[in-house]
Amino acid sequence: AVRRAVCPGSFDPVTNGHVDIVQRAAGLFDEVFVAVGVNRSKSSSRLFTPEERMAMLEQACGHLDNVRVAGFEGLLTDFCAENDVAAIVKGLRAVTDFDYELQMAQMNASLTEVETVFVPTSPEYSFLASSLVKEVARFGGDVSGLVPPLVLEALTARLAERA
Ligand code: COD
Repeated sequence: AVRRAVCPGSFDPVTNGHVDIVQRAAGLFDEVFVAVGVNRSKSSSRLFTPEERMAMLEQACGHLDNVRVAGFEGLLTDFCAENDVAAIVKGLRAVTDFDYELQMAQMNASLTEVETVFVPTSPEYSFLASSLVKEVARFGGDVSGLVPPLVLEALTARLAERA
């Protein structure tokens, strides 16, 4: 049987830390979905639309031929059931991630039988978060080693529009 996993997130925008986790998940599973959670009530706090975030992911993960980008609204466990996904793959940075991720893993397991697999962040990305990348870029800091080149371009353009 095909073993399918999902790497879910907001990906506003995708960082090199995300790409590292997706790449490692792609080595562990036959097929991997990268699923962008669409939360309409949070759309005003996002820098990029779901479509923009998905397009950036398509390019950032284009070298991985068993990876597909998708969007989902509502519960992640519903996405898993609809797409025959056996495992949710999450990257863990620090203990602060662990508390929240463990709670979500246990909630998701109580809703369906989906497993959550935690992959430890690579040390070079352990401090990386989309929110910090946006903040540093907004104040003119160099984030070129932290996001794929096309994301850097989109980020620079979007922040200039908003400034
Ligand atoms: N290194 C390693 N991993 C990383 C790094 C890094 N530098 N940065 C991020 N990650 C990983 C983390 O595992 C994280 O979970 C994932 O990438 C995505 O990160 P974000 O910040 O883009 O996404 P989040 O945390 O905002 O995504 C939250 C979800 C969309 C997954 C969550 O809210 C969800 O499942 N929503 C759907 C509604 C639902 O089912 N709710 C009930 C949940 S119990």
